[in-house]
Amino acid sequence: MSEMNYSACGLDCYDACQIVTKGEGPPHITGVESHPVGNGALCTLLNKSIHQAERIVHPRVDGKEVSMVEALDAVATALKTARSLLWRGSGNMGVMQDVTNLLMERVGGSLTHGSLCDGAGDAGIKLSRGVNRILPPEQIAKADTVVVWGRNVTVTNAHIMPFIEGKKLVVIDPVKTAIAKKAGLHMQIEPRMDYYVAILLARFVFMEDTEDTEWLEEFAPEFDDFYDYTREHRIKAILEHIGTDLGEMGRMLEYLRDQKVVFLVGAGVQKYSTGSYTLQAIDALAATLGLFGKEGCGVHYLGSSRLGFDDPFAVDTTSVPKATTNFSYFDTVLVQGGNPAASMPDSNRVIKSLKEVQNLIYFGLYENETSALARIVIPAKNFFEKEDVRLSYGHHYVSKMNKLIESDIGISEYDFTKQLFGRLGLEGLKPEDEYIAHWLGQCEKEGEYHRSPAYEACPYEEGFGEAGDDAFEFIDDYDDDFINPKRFTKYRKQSSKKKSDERFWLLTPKSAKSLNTQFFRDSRVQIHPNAGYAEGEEVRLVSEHGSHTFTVHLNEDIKPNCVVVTNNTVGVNYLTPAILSEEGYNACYQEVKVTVEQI
Ligand SMILES: Nc1nc2c(c(=O)[nH]1)N[C@H]1C(S)=C(S)[C@@H](COP(=O)(O)OP(=O)(O)OC[C@H]3O[C@@H](n4cnc5c(=O)[nH]c(N)nc54)[C@H](O)[C@@H]3O)O[C@H]1N2
Ligand SMILES: Nc1nc2c(c(=O)[nH]1)N[C@H]1C(S)=C(S)[C@@H](COP(=O)(O)OP(=O)(O)OC[C@H]3O[C@@H](n4cnc5c(=O)[nH]c(N)nc54)[C@H](O)[C@@H]3O)O[C@H]1N2
Ligand code: SF4
Ligand SMILES: [Mo]
Repeated sequence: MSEMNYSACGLDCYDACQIVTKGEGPPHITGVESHPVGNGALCTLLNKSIHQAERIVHPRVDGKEVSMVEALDAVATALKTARSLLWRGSGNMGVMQDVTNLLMERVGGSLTHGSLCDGAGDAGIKLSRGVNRILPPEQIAKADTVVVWGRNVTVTNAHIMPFIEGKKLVVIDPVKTAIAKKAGLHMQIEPRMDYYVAILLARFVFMEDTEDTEWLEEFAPEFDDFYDYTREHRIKAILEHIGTDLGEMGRMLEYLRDQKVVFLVGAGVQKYSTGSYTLQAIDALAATLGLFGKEGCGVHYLGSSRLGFDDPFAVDTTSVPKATTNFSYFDTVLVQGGNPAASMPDSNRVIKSLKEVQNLIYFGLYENETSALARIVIPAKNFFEKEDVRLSYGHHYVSKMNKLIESDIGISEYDFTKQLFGRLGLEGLKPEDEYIAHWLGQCEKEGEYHRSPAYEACPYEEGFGEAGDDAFEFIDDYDDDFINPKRFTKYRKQSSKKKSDERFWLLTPKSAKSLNTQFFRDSRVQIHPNAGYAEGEEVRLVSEHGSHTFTVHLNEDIKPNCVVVTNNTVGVNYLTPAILSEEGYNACYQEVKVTVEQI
């Protein structure tokens, strides 16, 4: 292929950049400058996915290299067992990943529900607003104040930066992130306290009579009950709990009062059992200020990218929760585009359970903790090598992903499904281009770009719910039985004595060098220098779920009662709990405290 070719990045990221390539062989990739969100700059991860990452080349069965035909025969035999499961990760965000749902339905297998990612927050938003609509980035550009709330934008969402340029900026994060350093106000709060921050701010807004009464009367008539609910929260005790004071809350209110405000909320606030309440509380604060359905205002979270589409891969099967799947119940498990042995919480449990599966099939690009356990390994094609359609959870643009490279390696999800339909005597799979046309055909055109049918320039302008005629629902309950172990108040001086009595919050965000567990694996735990550990020292982190050894990296940007272990770090999920959020069936990676042991 020598002509210019357009496609989109398939990696799991807010930005869903459009790309263009020129030339033969591994293409030279650039961004598309005219794209309304991508603005032409691409991140280094994309290049890693094409130039650096070492692919699985040969299919394997029982440890032996075999031909693709033999490997697919083995998959067909495995799918004839009584109990099959498809566990799909988020390695590729193209919609054609889901074509394998059709196969699972036809063999009487199960799928998963819930999420490792944004499910708790999504559930909270749906309770408040009925549907989780994406706030278009151009509304962010019209804001006066942007509150970056538990999102590490410079790392995970770099293409949002031009939209927040020049705004009054507030960051709420236990870590002094790069964006926090640029902010007018950084609330370096205790982790897991965002619900309280939002509720107290709403309480103060009511106290100073700056709520948007006109909007509330029309769109959120139960605001009086919410006002009473906020008053059940004791100010002094909660301020201390959050790790803030009246002065800081007052400064925060200055950023919110009579301003066009956008809250850019990330996954960080909701990796807890209470994650849905947090988004409900942030939404309730936004409603109190009248921030929905107005230019330059709103809450931008990870949106439902498939909203508004008729999904040809929606199937009716039984399902099990993705974050706590009991793999050993199944005879055959097909892991597609994911690395559950490392990405799911509670690795001890997950690995034990995966080992008990008779036929573990790994369908992916790279060797990892999961491929190492699999009986059958099927190399996939990467997103440069197949046709697809890319939606985004950060904006409403839809891109056709075109095949840019011819490769002998691997098989696409569509061809995999087709081959198995053939082997199992199943009928009814349509041609690939029909599915792609079905997705694209539902989009609206905006100049040369496609956009999601759910797009609304100013979401919730008419009201809430699917049809836009419901009222906003305020949170009216907060059910939290996680016991906070006593906070330590004095930081230890450096000493050679073994110390293992302090318990730290585990923060486990994303890394700039990796896309989840792809491309680069870390081995470090980041700790504040005052915690008394030395750079390069090996320590064991211990939680009630498991333990693992990490190398200390000192970082004074981290709250001293927290440790940061990014999610590309080998072993991090030995520490995390196999529990689900109260709503949304989401993983709760940060519902845990750890002890640091010197070794
Ligand atoms: N480079 C890169 N980009 C990525 C990814 C990647 O792996 N690498 N992964 C992609 C995926 S799958 C996702 S879901 C998104 C997620 O991207 P983000 O939404 O940015 O989520 P995280 O990186 O998990 O964490 C964001 C921030 O939350 C903070 N935080 C932790 N706990 C709390 C808390 O209790 N309260 C508050 N207020 N803040 C807290 C962390 O310190 C961190 O700065 O990123 C996507 N983009
Ligand atoms: N401790 C901790 N754990 C976390 C998180 C955290 O913040 N902290 N974040 C969670 C979040 S938000 C997410 S989204 C999950 C992500 O977790 P996973 O969904 O498991 O994602 P990855 O680990 O990146 O694994 C993706 C795999 O997909 C394969 N792949 C890539 N492209 C394709 C393709 O086109 N076809 C096929 N068949 N395979 C492909 C690659 O081999 C790659 O190894 O991790 C979760 N785990
Ligand atoms: S990983 Fe994200 S920022 Fe990087 S090229 Fe892909 S979509 Fe763009
Ligand atoms: Mo994610």
